Amino acid sequence: MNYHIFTLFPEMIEQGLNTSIIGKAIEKELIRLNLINIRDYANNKHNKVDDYPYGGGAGMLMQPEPIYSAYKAVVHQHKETYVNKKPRMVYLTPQGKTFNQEMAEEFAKESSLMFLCGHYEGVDERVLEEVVTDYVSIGDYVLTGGELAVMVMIDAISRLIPGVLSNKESTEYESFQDGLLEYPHYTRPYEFLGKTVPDVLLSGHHAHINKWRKEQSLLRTCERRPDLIEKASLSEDEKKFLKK
Ligand code: 6GU
Repeated sequence: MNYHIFTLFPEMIEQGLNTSIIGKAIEKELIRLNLINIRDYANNKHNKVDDYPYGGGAGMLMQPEPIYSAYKAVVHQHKETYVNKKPRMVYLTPQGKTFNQEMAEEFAKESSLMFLCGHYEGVDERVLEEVVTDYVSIGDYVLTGGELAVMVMIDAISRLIPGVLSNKESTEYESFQDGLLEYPHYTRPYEFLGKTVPDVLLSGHHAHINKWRKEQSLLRTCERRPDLIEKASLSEDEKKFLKK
């Protein structure tokens, strides 16, 4: 996977993603980060990339030309990739569709993705119309810029790419795939602050353990995220269990 990220703060993203599991995936060349500093494409000697909004109002806007020049340069540098294919460009904005696991799975099928991180009060609409294919938000709150949001998206997408997670790490994910929250986990010691580990987990009886975990998932989802229960496709037995 090739990620092309257009930003005014490339060092923030570099720092954030070059560690842990994603850092290892970069080392293993399963994913590649191409960070493009929009300021390098400023068309004036002061490297200015923002200006006042027409019509007045608070704050500054990112001007269209530096973003468009940066975009054109990357498309040109990767012309083999984009000869028969329009680049998929995600603009990170609280006005976008809310990012979720299903969208992460969809994006993970691509071989390259572009991201545009906005800053200040926003970006001139004309360049957005020209280059953006997907408007994405990471939740209903306002961030100072798109950089943290792009890191969230890249983390969630990259862990779905084969080889990024070890076998052990990827099986952990399967329990969220059914749309329910995970059951509680326990490790040693057996007793902590007077609380012991549920006996079933020490029984060695795998059918019982699986049943208990499924029930715990159902109960926990009901309690903490009732909205997910409505969307999950539960079996008749599972529905009956929850009615009790
Ligand atoms: Cl993607 N960007 C910004 N600036 N704020 C956000 C967001 C994105 N998603 C939620 N809030």
